[in-house]
Amino acid sequence: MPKLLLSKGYEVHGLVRRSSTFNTSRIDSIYVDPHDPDARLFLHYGDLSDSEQIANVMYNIRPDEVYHLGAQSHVRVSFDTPEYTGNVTALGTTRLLEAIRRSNNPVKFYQASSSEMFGAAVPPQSETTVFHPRSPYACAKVYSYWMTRNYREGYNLFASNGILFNNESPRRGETFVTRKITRAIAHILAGKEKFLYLGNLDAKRDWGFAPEYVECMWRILQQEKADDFVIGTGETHSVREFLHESFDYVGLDVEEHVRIDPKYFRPTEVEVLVADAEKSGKVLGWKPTIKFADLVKIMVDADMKTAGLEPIGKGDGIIRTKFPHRWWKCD
Ligand code: G4F
Repeated sequence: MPKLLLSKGYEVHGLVRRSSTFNTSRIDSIYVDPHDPDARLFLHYGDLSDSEQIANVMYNIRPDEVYHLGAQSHVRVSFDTPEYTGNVTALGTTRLLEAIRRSNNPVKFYQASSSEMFGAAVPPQSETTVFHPRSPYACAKVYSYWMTRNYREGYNLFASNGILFNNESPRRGETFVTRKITRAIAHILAGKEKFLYLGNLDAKRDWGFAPEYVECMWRILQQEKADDFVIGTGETHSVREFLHESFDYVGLDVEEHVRIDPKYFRPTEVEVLVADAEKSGKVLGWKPTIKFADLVKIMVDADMKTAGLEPIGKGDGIIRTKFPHRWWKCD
């Protein structure tokens, strides 16, 4: 998101949690020393559990747009830390909305709602599908979704929900299943590990390419009226399919290298997610172009490059010129 906003000429302010080790590696490529007169990205210490600091930052910066993407966002981990997840992922949204309401500034607010909120609801899922959350994380997101609508209806805030289905890229955290698989492939090929341990391979997800989704989030805040939008590709694939597609791409054998570890199963699973994103297509003029097979290639190639290996797709021409973001390029 910061990269897209910078490319559109915005000054960008981000909140970072204090940590004794560096935790900003994913924005290293766009970070500029704040002393540099051309710097337009600024980071502030803060935490979604700290309403005082959120209010301070809101007061000092007076933003035009707030993109609320912060959360304890790992579904499996939310079963181990339900209270913390509720505090950060649910109440963090209220803290932000309250800070905006009290600031009396005309701030536009984007809430990163999630397809996890649909949970057990029959697919395809659209803006009118009734939520049936299946994890503490999903329950927290449903709360945040409704708080966003409540502040819109009660206080006339420009507050919109983007209900994003799984969106992936080489920047995906290493413990989410797509990246876990592509990174393991690179490590196996580099001789650093032999086995990849996974949980439920039958769950199906609507996987898209994150940089395309970021553009859509921005468009949601450029509308005349606040509203809610489902964002996804409309295609679904199982974890097993992702596994085979990516292993086949590099010529590795799934049977030889993949093992099932029950610790990765969830007490309640979301079986099938498929977006019905017709409204986004019509209102936002948004249509994803990177589909499953290309996504797999992009992620595998990027992890191979990180591991010091020659990417398979080098020079094959896929996707390289379609987007303003070029950081996933392998060559
Ligand atoms: O990659 P996942 O952990 O993503 P999940 O649970 O769908 O959630 C992600 O997408 C949501 C949008 O719908 C976001 F809101 C959320 O914050 C997050 O970004 O798991 C995908 C599927 C699950 O069914 C899981 O059970 O993969 C299955 N899986 C199988 N083995 C595994 C593993 N997931 C993980 N993380 N690790 C495994 O070893």
